[in-house]
Amino acid sequence: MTTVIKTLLSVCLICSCLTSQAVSDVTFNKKRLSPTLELARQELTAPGILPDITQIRVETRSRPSDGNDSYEITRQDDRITITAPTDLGALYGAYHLARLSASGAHVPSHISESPAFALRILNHWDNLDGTIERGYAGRSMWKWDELPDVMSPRYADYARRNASIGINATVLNNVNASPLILSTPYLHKIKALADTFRPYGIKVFLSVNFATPMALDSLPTADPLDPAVQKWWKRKADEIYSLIPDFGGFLVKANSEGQPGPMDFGRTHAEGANMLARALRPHHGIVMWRAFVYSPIDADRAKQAYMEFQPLDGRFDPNVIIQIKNGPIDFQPREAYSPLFGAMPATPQMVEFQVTQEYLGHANHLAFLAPMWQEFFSQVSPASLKAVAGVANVGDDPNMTGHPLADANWYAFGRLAWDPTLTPEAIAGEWIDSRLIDPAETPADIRRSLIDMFTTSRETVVDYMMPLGLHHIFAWGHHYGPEPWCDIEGARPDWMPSYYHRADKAGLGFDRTPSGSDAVSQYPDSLRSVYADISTCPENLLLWFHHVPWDHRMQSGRTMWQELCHRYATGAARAARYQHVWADARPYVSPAIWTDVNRRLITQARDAQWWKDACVLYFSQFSSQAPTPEVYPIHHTLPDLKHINLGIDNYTNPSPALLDSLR
Ligand code: GCV
Repeated sequence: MTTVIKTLLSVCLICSCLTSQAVSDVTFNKKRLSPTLELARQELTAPGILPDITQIRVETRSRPSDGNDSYEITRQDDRITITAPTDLGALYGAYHLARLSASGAHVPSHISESPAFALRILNHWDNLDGTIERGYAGRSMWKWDELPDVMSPRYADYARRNASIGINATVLNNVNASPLILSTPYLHKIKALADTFRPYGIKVFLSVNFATPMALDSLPTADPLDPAVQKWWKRKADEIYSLIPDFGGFLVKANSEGQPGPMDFGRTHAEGANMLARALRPHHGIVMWRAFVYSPIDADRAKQAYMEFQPLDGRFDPNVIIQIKNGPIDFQPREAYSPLFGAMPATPQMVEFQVTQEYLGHANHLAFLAPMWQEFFSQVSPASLKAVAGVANVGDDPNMTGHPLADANWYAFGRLAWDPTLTPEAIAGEWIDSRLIDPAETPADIRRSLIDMFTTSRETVVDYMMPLGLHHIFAWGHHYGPEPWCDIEGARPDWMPSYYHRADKAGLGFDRTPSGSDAVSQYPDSLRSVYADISTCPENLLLWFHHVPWDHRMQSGRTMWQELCHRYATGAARAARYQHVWADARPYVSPAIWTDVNRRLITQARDAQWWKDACVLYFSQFSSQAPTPEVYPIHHTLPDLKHINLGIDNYTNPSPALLDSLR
């Protein structure tokens, strides 16, 4: 397989040597192939797949009651059998073989797979005007003005890419939802997408605006206890299901960041969610109700979701799932897990990860996120969750993800949603082998260095942005560069970096112990005591839970100030080293991808310097200590950095004045 062929990765998952023969004999126990089995047949007869296999037999029982996506693959010499209870299971089996084939891996004698979560769903934050909130890969894939008459072939590509990694559902629109999405013309557009996605086993869901009855049909209220409102939603659900019989349901952001919700009418989240759930229930639809809220109670931001939702445990209808971000603040490079997980035993819960890199360098930085999600699953048992959602990093860029290596995050999300026990190394290896290099032609040490670059990259970003549990010291609005000094008059205090870092002459970090905000008390007892004690709190969360004196002695023997400098210096140095790893990989990667990634790695290394310089210089004003020698060279001065406001727009389109100030 040549590296050039792998440039086609966005359109071709099975990119084995095009000159190879297809498997000659692919048979099915069914006489008539469903659209899903037809897709499986296409995968299994693709040129070059499984060169040493001559026969593949697909046995499906299609008992809908089996209702699962499992499959078994058995191999005897050069013959393979895929057995599955459903056609979709067989398709997943075909994708499994395609993955093994694309990475040149051997097909073992027996494979048995069954997903850990029944619902593995992407959340798009796509707006109806074609923009994407926190999207860095172009504009929305959904061409609303063309749909349903014009169906881009990319819709099927998108479905295939999802299905090939086990994703089985998608929320098409932003949680900051336009009421228009539920208008009849839009429902016809959505039906066209759902029809395209169906053979791939992808169910469609929509984000809904809680006040839609008022906005679309001028009802005087959206009060969930008002019979006219209830009737409106029932009718709307009936209309949706008449067009899309397997429609999945609704995702709702209510009473958060200006979105309407039941609390506007004096009702609870449970009353709001249940009203929608009852409209969907006759059709087997579900409601995913987000716990990302800003409680009106004046409490530590990290405590608010728990305070608002935990008392509602047991009050939600069975077809409501509470969708909770992995951490209690907002997708920071590192957060403690949200204490709401496990705190509502009578309520189904699901986790929301962010695949798009809002807080991790957008599409400019390499941050392979499997380690972050794995860290979450090491704290929150997958068995306690009903589903996994990921905020998509997909747009209409030619490669769909902007940064060519960000495709690995989409891939990792799907693979972990299927099997949360997979290691980041294994996932990185799969992706690199099947979509970046030809492992047979790439020296083992180069392949190993690439895997290391991937698996260390998230920690590298943590180190140069927010080590030791620091969080939310991003520049205002775009969340790209550092702005620990940011102070916007009149803005919410809990959107200000100083609210989180609390730097003063005594130390750094947010005291969430019982003598501070006491957020530690929201965790189970065993963890509460660990987090509350500065001597047992994990150092990677130290400044999350404690206001730590500058001269506090760390495990390394350094003081906290020295350790902070060390982390910033190490992170920036590691980001710079990735360019060498990439340079060594050059002969084994397609030239177009190599050049694109190289450019982004240069940007990342430069940004890491900006982060290091900004944070070390800013915090040194409070520590009253000079940066340690390893932080040098320091390339910028604090006044310059403050003047620049390190925004992505400034950065990608620097003004002459900005360039001057950096010289
Ligand atoms: C969709 C953060 C992001 C917002 C996002 C919000 C949410 O605040 O910055 O862009 O809005 O989270 O998850 O609802």
